[in-house]
Amino acid sequence: PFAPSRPIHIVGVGSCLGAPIFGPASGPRALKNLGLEAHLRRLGIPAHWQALLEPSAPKPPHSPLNERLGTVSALLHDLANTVAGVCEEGAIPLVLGGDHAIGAGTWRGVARALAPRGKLGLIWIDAHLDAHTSLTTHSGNIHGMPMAALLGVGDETLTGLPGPHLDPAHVVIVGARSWEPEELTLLNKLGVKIFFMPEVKTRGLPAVLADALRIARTGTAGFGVSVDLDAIDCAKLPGTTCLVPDGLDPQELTDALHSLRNCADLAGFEVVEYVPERDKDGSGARWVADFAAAALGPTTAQLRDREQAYGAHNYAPL
Ligand code: B3U
Ligand code: MN
Ligand code: MN
Repeated sequence: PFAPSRPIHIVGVGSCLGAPIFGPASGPRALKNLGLEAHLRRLGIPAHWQALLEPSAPKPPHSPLNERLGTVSALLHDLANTVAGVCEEGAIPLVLGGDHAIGAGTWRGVARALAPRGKLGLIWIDAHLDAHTSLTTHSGNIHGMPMAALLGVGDETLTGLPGPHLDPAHVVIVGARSWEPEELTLLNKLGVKIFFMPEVKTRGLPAVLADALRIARTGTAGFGVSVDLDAIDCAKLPGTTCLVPDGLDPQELTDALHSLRNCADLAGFEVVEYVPERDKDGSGARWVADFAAAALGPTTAQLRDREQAYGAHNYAPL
């Protein structure tokens, strides 16, 4: 009696190849074991675990950069192919990291699937700009590079995947408050719009997000949202790789992204840098589950139809 929701295919990527610690490698498995899929299904979201990808040969943090780049490159090819397949089936990929280096694969896969219809827009919610290359990085951490790579700048191991690079005119960063000068120089040169944290605080997240959605959605065939958990204030969400103060409020972010469920052009969703052993009370995992449900839940029209058919909180089993 009602329009079907688009299926959500969850792709976990258990990698810490881009991070300075092992922690994010166990993020997706922890979210799986905690019942993320069942949580989404109870809320009427047709989600299922599609894959849990892992590096072919794990490299410890601080092993030589060229070795980590080589291994991450193979993983990104695999991820981009998996994600492109999900999109081509008409489903929405929900990609769970792992560290943010995986973003360099996720969005090339989505862009490839979308290419026959047009460009991909991208909203990158992050404390950082992630716009280093292997030549400018101070830390040597690959999770500081995926934004540059998506724009076609950086090491061939990250930029050389099949599928189009992103058009900087449709890429926007929200929540930035920690970066190095080389990153800002590159993004300014390319014309990527950045909403820094002070602007988010003065104007409010809903107003900034409305601007971000216009940039990512106008003139594109679809858009994605990539959420690095360090965008959130580290006092409110310590279960992540890099702890950065003065960030977003988790509840405000969930409320603001609730409207994504009504965007028929949402092409993919990514949440990265969850570190289970730092999430002592489990509140980080609960936030990820509630946040994903808010963004990917049934549309307002579908909820109304379901409520008429089944009563307010009794949805048909999926
Ligand atoms: N810009 C720094 C810090 C950083 C970037 N991304 C994260 N941290 N998570 C770097 O390492 O490149
Ligand atoms: Mn990031
Ligand atoms: Mn970050």
